[in-house]
Amino acid sequence: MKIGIVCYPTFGGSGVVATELGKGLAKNGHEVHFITYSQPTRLDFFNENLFYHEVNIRSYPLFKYPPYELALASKMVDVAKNEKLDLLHVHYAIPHASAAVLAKQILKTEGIQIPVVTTLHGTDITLVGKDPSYEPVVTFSINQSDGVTAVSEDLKNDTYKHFNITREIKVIPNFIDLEKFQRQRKDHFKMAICPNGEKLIVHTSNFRKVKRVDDVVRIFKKISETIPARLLLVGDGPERGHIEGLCRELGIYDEVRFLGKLEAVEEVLSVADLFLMPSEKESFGLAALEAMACQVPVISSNAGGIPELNVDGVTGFTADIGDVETMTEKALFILSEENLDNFKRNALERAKEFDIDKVLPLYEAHYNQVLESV
Ligand code: GMT
Repeated sequence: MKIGIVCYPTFGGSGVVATELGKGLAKNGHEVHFITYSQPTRLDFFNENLFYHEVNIRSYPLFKYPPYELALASKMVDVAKNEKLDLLHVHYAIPHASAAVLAKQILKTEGIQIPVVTTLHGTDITLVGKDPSYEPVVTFSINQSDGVTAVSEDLKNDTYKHFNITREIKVIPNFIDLEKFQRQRKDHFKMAICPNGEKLIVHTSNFRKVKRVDDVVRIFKKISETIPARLLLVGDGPERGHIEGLCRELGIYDEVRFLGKLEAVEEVLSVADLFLMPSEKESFGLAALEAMACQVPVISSNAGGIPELNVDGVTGFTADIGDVETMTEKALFILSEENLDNFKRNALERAKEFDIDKVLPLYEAHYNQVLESV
């Protein structure tokens, strides 16, 4: 197949899923054309089946907001026509789905039929999409897509709840490349951070309010009052300054390291003992899956689709959003010498269920189904 993939080319989960999917499809012999405003972060290797097309955004003094969606739709028309694409797969509804629907309509006037598959990732539905300023367009573009997937049952149900959707939504979960995400020997790194055998706790996110990084810091403070521990915070975003201030206020700044945006997050996860994800909303929790693949148990909230990944009492624990007390208590339970190895093993076993080799064929089957139905 010749597939056009549209996504945000950044560190965010939807961009990572889209890029890894494209790379996997290319390895399976499909021709994959990425259409984005810059080179996707993880599109870092050469493959004869991978192509990249940059969206050119023409600015003009009249435009207070340059019309990205129109430039994207025009690029999709151009690539679909010239590369003879079979299908467009857009990740994150806003504005990719509506741009794809527009491109599809333009191509139809030229006698070219191109089906659109839209994958819903989370905040495009739960935070941004249902806002009245976008809702009618999101509903329309989901209903006009030829195939729609969501990354968890919870996200699928939320979409039906908040939008008037007439299409079937297929659940295809996030996936993991177990060759990249595996526990590596990084003893020197662990020794440098935890010289006295402290337990190492990790959180990775985009530091937005929805991630509740405050809770991460408060849980860590309570853990470190009972056992020696260190906290590594990976990623960056709007809450970073506030979180640094909170660490100082709580007197734990010296036990916390801010690592910023990292490409090789698996190296940090390789030395971690526990991963924290206390999010307010989370459609799936790709960062937790990456941790589990590196044998790191997870303490999370029970928000959104996280319980579909983190099995309570097996791969870690889930608790109500904001329940710092329970999360701390369960974290200490996992970190005890008699429990830690079991949880680590279970985390890896669960991660294997989301192996890219198992999930990628679900997308291929969905593409075939869509192509047969148009
Ligand atoms: O987590 C974020 O804020 C980034 C966001 C994105 O779209 O890039 O992630 C969403 O998509 C990921 C991949 O499908 C999911 O694993 C994340 O759970 C989801 N984030 C939220 O729902 C908050």
